[in-house]
Amino acid sequence: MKGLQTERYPRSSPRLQKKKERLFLILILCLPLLFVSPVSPAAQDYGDRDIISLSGTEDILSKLNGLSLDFLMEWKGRVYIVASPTDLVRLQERNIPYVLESDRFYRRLFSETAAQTSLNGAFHSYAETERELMTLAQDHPLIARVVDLGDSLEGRNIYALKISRNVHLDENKPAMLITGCHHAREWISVEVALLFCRHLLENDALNADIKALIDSGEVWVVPVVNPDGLEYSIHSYRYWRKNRRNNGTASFGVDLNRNYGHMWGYDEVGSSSDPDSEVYRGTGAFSEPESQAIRDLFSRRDFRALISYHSYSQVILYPWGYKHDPSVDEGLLAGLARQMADLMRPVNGRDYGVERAGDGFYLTNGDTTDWAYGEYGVPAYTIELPPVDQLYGGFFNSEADIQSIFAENLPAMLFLLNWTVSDSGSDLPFRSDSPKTDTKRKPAKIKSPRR
Ligand code: 0X9
Ligand code: ZN
Repeated sequence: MKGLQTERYPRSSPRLQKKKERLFLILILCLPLLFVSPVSPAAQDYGDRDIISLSGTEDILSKLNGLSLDFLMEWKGRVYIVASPTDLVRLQERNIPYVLESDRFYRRLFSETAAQTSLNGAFHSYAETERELMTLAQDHPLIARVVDLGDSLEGRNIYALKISRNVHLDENKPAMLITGCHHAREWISVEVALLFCRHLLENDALNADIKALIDSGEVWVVPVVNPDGLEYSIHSYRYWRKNRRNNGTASFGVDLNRNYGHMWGYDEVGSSSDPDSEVYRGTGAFSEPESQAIRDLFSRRDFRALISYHSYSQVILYPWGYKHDPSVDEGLLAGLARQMADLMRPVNGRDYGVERAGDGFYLTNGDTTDWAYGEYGVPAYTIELPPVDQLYGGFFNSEADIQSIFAENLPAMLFLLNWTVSDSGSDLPFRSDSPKTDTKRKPAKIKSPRR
């Protein structure tokens, strides 16, 4: 299946295959529960997308090359796709038979069993994120500070929370960056980022290890990289993925995780030049203010590690993503990832896979982690949060799972922060083996990001 232009294509590993077979039974019994949505039916607008299924034979799949489809899942020999009207026309032009499945999905996804009391329930909207960050900074003024990294396309603020002792001084300490919500529909990524902030701040006075990390390092958390997309996903179309760039010709959105400037547009497999595609890379590297905000922040501080949170798949991914081959730092990147997965497993018993992004998962180019590693030589991870696949709910995490998903990610974040503060000095820079399009990792400039 590798090589399809997928933004999401569940891997067919034996582990997953067995799980899928077992799941079939569970699915029959629990279908209504699996598709409980956080979104109330009345307020949901499904936009113009349909869910369709196609036969998963090689013959049919080979005809999909070049179509940049938004793959949802593979189930019982059929491939499920979120299709735009243009996708449907293209499939018809190629004589590819498909079955409309929207009714089946949406009826169950957005049923009256929806557990939440508002559109986004316990998941934070843009305004709620803003309030939470302000509250955290107000409650912990010496160690937390809200920094406005710039405006989104629609004029929302892209916020970071900086956490460090003497937070208002530029002490140029080794820094780690956590990001959430590059992709609008991946709401759980915002929660993990926010809860990490709260955990550090509330435990500074209680836990000597955390105090030491805050003393000697800087944590930067950008819970919502894509605020316009998040709001659109809450209010208009739950499956929205990209930002809200008006591409003209009635097409919206750039995939921010294809817009970063390392190997941007390397090929048409890992990203698309088609504005209608869910993995549209934009008109140029860093064409979008949201990715620019992360680029500019990175250039100002001494970042030594990055975790970019996404969902779903329950896996830790490391560079390269733009090609199948390992980087020269394969051992180091994989080693840190394995240690993170080992720390996460005991918390709830959930096993996070560890894979090189472009090999075990699928090819992407212009993603955040290839850029951070490729340009700065720092370990950079995409963590795809639970569930493991679409049959367990895909992008629809239950409110009840937020806390446990955060809890299992906490040791990984603390581990990488500890590595940032204690070990990165001797291990960095990782060597990174591809031509640079920007300068290498360099000492941070002592300059304050604008507020
Ligand atoms: O496709 C993506 O951007 C990420 N998956 S998601 O389902 N959250 O959209 C994966 C990015 C992983 N990075 C690479 N494969 N390079
Ligand atoms: Zn994502």
